[in-house]
Amino acid sequence: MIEKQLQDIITRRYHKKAEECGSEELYYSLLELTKEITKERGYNEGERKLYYISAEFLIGKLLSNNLINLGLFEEVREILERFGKSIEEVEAAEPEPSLGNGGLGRLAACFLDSIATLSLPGDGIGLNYHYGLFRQIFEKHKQKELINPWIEPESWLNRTDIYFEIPFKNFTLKSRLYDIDVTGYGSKNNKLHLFDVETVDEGLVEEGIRFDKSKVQKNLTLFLYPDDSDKEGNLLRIYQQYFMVSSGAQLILKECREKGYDLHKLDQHVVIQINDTHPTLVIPELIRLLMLEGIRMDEAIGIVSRTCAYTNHTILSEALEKWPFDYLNEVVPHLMPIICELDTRVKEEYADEKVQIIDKDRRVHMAHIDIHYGFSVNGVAALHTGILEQSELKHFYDIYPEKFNNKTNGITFRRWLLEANHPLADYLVSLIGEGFKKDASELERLLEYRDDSRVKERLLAIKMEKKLALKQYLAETENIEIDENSIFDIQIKRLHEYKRQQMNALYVIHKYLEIKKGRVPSTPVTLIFGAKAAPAYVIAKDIIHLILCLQELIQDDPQVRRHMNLVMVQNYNVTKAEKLIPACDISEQISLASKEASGTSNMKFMLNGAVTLGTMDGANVEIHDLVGDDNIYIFGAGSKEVIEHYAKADYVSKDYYELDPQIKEAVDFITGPELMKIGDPENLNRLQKELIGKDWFMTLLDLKDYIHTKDRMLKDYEDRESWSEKMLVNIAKAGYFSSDRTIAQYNEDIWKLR
Ligand code: GPQ
Repeated sequence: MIEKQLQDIITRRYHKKAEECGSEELYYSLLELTKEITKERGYNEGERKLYYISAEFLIGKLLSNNLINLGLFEEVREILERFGKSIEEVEAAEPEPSLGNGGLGRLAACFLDSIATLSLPGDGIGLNYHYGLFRQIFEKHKQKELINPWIEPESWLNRTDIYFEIPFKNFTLKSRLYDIDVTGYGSKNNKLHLFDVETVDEGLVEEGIRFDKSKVQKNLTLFLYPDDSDKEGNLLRIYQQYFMVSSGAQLILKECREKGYDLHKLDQHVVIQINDTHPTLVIPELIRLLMLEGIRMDEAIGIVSRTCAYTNHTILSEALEKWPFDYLNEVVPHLMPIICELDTRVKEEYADEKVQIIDKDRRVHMAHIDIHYGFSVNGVAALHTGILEQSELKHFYDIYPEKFNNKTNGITFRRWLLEANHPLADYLVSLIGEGFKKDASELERLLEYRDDSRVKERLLAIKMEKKLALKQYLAETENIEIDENSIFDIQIKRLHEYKRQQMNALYVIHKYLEIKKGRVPSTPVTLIFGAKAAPAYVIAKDIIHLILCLQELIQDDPQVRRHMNLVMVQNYNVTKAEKLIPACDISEQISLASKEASGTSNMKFMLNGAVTLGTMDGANVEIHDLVGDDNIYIFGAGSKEVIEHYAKADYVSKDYYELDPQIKEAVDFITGPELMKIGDPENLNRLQKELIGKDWFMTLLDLKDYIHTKDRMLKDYEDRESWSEKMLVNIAKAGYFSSDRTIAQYNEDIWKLR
């Protein structure tokens, strides 16, 4: 049936037999077929609908994902095999839409999958960036950024004829709606609505990813997150944000009108989830649009406040958006009377400066708009929400305790288990049945096999299969050689000082020196990094430089290489994550406690049988609660201690450096002759000085404990029987981190759909 449909498409498109097609032709034919079958399933509907507005949707490739959700994956795989092709080869022809930076964007994508799977009517609203997050290449041990195009004449995007007029101060832009169908697993679909500007000009890009930021009509949707280190970049961000929310708000009202809803009762039919502060302007915009419909301001404010809910994803102050009043006024003057009114109402009610919308420096605090004029505020892990309530947003929590709630993040098991790890998924089915695919808590049934050595041996064998697959992938795509018999220790996430890749690099230096002194580990270890640094983030780029220099140092030293290898994969993205995560033994989750709001790769690794090496931060705390002390390796200062250090300003990295010869030796190695020969003295000197003179994220505070704990873990790995039991427990307990659970809780507490 499917085979015939596919052959018909191929005949019409290419006038050949399927067997004669190349991967690309098969890919486009499958794209067409999958889109057709998706349409036939229809869309989730209801009296009340969710709109999830987000500046990022890191959806990744969609072919396998959609085939799995449509229940067609196995059949298609077999058909392709008969044509002499593997699904992996065909999938290689699909470009990855990298429409997000990291966790926040990927979370939005996992959420869309779960919302559809739970048959909830809920669409995503975002922007159709022509270039996703930059493509990273390494040159002279440094990151270089290139454009990352993903849109082809034919893609998952469906172009609609729906337009909206978006008013700015000096001109109006036409916004065109594109849709991507979101398939749920065994359910009807929802949509991801991406808005675009007709006049965008890809020719604006100069060298690398540089472009003229002032030509807003030509660049508004050109890039995800243009550099905002200067005023023009800031203005462009505001243009993007307003374009997104005005388009979204107009679409929402259009859908309500078409369904005949009374806009006075908007909050009964619509709930808007604001993903971090980037879509915050939807609040004043929706108020403005309701007023144009003849609703008085007071009532409009009430309606919108009952419609909008806000998710906070960080306590890092530099990530909390505060736009200068004058910038906003330059872009969207028509919103300013509304923002001022929202501010005045707060000032009349509360004297406390910390809760004002417009502060004395005339900066507009976006999160404060969300909290005052939304009905729900949630953090993304228990620890994170606790910190919001008790310190970061305490002044708001005191006013609105009823608004605050926790929603611990989750991941979709369709992509991160069924798609990324077929052998493990199949084996789990053979042990505990298919139930866990719809109800992830059923994974716990795996615990019945805790003492079954045949099962545990099989888990080890599957891990080896995926390690070999990664080895082959890295050899083919990046010309990197790794040893499958070594321990795979993996840290993949955005490069940021608080995530502390530099601490991992210092471990590598420490180990290098140990090996040089003849103290070699009994099992070799391969440390794998993957990370992009924000183009303007100097220290982050210095850290990448250090890692790449260490990589070369070790590559060229056979004595060390036999025992320890280091590789940094280029252009880490969703596609690479799907290859790396199933192959991992040790999951590095080593952020400074209190700083990683949740983390989600920690959940993906756990689900695939890796054991976590982590601090008591974000969702690591909940992983620890679930698996218990024996099945996770926790080290370092806790969040209370860290928060106290900040409050008292009493952390002095230099003391740790001077008082501990081992730490001093490792830090000084950064500027020692071995690395200076390979790398750029400017970068290495700056990084070494930073670690001694500032070290804002307290690397040296935890370094000792990190080294000891990691060494203990490497030793424990050798007892294969007990290690495999840790793997089993981690997989069994991962059910809690299904985004189906997270979304069910959002719906129960916030959205209340159906
Ligand atoms: N996160 Cl504020 C991002 O990926 N980008 C951002 O701009 C902000 C947060 C992450 C956060 O660092 C992780 O701890 C979370 O797991 C993730 O959001 C999803 O909530």
